[in-house]
Amino acid sequence: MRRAAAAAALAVVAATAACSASGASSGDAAPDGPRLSVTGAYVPEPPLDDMAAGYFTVANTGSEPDKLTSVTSDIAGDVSMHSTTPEGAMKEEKELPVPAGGKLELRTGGLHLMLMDLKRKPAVGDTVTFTLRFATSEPITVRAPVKPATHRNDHSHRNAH
Ligand SMILES: [Cu+2]
Repeated sequence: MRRAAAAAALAVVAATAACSASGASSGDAAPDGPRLSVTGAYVPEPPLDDMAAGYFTVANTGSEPDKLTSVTSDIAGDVSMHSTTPEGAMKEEKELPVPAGGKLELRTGGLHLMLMDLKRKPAVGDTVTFTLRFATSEPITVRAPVKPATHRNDHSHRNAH
């Protein structure tokens, strides 16, 4: 009996593999979930000693959406996720969506990380570590180089917060 069951299970696996290999999608196949990768992480050298910004892109090539729920960093006691309103004000976000087949982009003038309670001031040439946590996917840790702040008004929180 056991052998028969195992053989039957194998047959199902083989059929499923053949199905996905041919590129056909079956209605009752389990969705493969989100499939995330993080690129382009960097920290602009901050003008102030007590806060810095962080940017990166999360791409999702999977079939399910996910959400970025929190970020931690080796250099900051507190990391929050912010959006920027059209008026230039900052708003804290509890989570940021990563659409299926799409991207979550943090960039100058838009969504960004805010690093506070800095343990050291990031300088050009340093590397900062970010650990990203998601609603569904496993955490992802990335190394972000510190780059020269090339934009005059790159990220001034002085008046916004
Ligand atoms: Cu901010």
